[in-house]
Amino acid sequence: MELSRLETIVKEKYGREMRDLSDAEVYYALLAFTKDMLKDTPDNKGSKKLYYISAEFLIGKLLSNNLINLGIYDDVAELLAKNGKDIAKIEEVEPEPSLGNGGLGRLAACFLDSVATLGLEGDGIGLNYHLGLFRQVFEGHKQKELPNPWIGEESWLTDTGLSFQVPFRDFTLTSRLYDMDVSGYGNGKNKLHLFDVDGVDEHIVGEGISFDKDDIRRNLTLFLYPDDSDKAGNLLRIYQQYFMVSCGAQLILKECEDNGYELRRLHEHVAIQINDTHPSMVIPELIRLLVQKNIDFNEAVEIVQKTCAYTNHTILAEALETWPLEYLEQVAPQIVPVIQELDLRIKGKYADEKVHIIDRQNRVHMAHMDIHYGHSVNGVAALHTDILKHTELKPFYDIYPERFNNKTNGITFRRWLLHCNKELVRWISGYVEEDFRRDANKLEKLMRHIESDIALEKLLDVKHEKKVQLARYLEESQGIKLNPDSIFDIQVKRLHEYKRQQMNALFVIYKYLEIKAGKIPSTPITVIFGAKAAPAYKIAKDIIHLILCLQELVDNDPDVSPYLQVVMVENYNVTMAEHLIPACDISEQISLASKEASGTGNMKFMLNGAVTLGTEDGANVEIHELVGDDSIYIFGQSSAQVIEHYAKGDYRAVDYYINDEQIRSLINFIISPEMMKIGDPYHLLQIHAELIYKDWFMTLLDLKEYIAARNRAYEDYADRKAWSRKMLTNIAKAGYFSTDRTIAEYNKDIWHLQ
Ligand code: BZD
Repeated sequence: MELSRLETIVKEKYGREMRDLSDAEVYYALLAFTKDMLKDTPDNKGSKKLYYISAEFLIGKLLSNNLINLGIYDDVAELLAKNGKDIAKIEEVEPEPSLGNGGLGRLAACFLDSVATLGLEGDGIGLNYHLGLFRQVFEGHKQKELPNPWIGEESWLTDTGLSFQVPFRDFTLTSRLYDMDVSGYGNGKNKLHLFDVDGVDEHIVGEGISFDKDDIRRNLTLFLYPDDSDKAGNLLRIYQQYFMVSCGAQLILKECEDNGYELRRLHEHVAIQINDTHPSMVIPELIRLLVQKNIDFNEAVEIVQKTCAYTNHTILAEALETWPLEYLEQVAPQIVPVIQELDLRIKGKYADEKVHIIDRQNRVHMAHMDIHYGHSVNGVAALHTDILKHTELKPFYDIYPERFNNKTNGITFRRWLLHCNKELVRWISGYVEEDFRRDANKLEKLMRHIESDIALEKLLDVKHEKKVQLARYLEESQGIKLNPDSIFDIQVKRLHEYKRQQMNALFVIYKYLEIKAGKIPSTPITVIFGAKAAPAYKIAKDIIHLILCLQELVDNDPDVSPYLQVVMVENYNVTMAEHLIPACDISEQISLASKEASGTGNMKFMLNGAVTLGTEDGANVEIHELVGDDSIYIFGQSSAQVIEHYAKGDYRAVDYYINDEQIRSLINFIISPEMMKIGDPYHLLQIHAELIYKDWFMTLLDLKEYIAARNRAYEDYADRKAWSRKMLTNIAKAGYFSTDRTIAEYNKDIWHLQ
């Protein structure tokens, strides 16, 4: 069978037997072999094709994922084992590209997997960032950013030889297209197209991730989302976006023409999904290119409108992009008249300035352009879409009610179950005869075993085994020792005030003080954090500092450390998530209600048998509905209440600080002598003041309820049988959150691919 090809590759490449190779050599042989296998996998084909344009594809490592999708993982693992090689060790050799920030980028990667798995023809379009986001290291209890190079001599990329000219105001760049094959689980393949420029030069990077932001020819695809706190950073971001969409649009039109399709019928053959506003310029760019091809402007607008659809991922005002028109002029003046004309048409129709594309300050509201000149707008969870319709984007919903639709996010079960938790898969297989690998809803059948002592005990064994494995992994990779018999309470996600890692940190202080006072928890507790902060986001970095100081404080306190441990893992990424999530007992989803559009980590944890401790926010609402009150811990004010606080402006953190002694003591602990000794007083004082005087995301609003709910969860954990029922319920109800379901819905309602 195919595996003989692997042996041939090993011989040809190294002239030695597999057992004599290093892990790295085996990895590169497997890479070549897998790419070969993918080459022989048929392309998905249809009469209409999806292009998912996104500035981010947080794909993670690809070897295992591809082997699983090709259906040869077990055979390969066995062959390696016969040669004295451990596939888990081989996987470690693969560098992880950091081509995304967080949820949005990871969602795009899960989507590609499901599009291919459903046999739909659909490619991703993005950029080939050489150094990714950044690699996070901790120094002096602070985050430091380093480049994260991932493209070696041999990688998953294939140089296609295809290139396009991208005209900027001051120069023209020639792009180069690199492709990655995207395998479907037991199905054909699609492509991820990553555009690049030859001139990009990694040598211009200086200290950390600093580089000359003006040197576009050499920096264009160096980093994802470079620091945009100044004008040069903003311009670079616009250069990246325009480069991505211009290449994308040219590729789409080329493929259409190559297929012999009439460009006038573009929408019959192409669906473009705009992932957040980062690719929004594809709308004016496509119109411009169609006009260049002698299509009348009005008709071009209509064609593009029928082709493009937009997904919104946030209601945070600061993340809804608006670019100064003047910046667009500086970068790509040719699309400015198009945008102006699109805006004029809207201004002629609607007096309400809230729906205009170009505002009085001459800023271009990218989302507004998407909504007016696309045919669909979707939110990413039921609550989020409701908030868009009735609050954030209400004026648009009033105009175009038929364009708004919800697509609750999902996750690919290939990576987040089959790959990361083989022990759980084995357990499920013992109780579910149906093919849950292909139809995630079949997991529901597990509910039949909710009273089975033996099933529940085995489930607890699986969890324990994953905790032991995580402990081993963290000890080997980061020198961190964990107690697998403690409760693993985990919060991993980008660092942002609205996600309220600071509230979790205040709980840690609370628990620390309680233990100091002699109140020992019935089960020891391990609190794990993982998060990168945007390099220019000062408060987020202060929160990391706070957590790292707490980690040291607790570690060095013999009164407390047997019962409580705080760990912040370095460089949280997809690979780390694959180790952490299966080992988790309590999943922290504690955002301020209304602020987390959906969350997808919440779904990964649930699928792996963790119990959610969360607010009624994003997809937590849907998780709550599915598992019922007994298998989730919900606390805090509702999104409606929070939205009202913002409207009235009646939340004042300082009132909580003054009026509540407990809250005051927890906050003051941040600047206690013991903390000041460990940390940097400037940063501790900053975060202390922030929590009292600003606290824009209302940490203190829910703090008391949070402490109560979390304590309740810890007490319940001690009843192992009752707890394991909650675990089982979560796994059984997770099927809804497969991206196979999400993608089927996008296709039915928006794309209409065959
Ligand atoms: O998108 C996230 C939301 O915060 C999550 O609630 C949601 O689950 C996911 C997927 O829909 N948004 C992001 O991850 N956004 C970004 O990373 C981002 C990046 C650049 C600029 C603005 C936002």
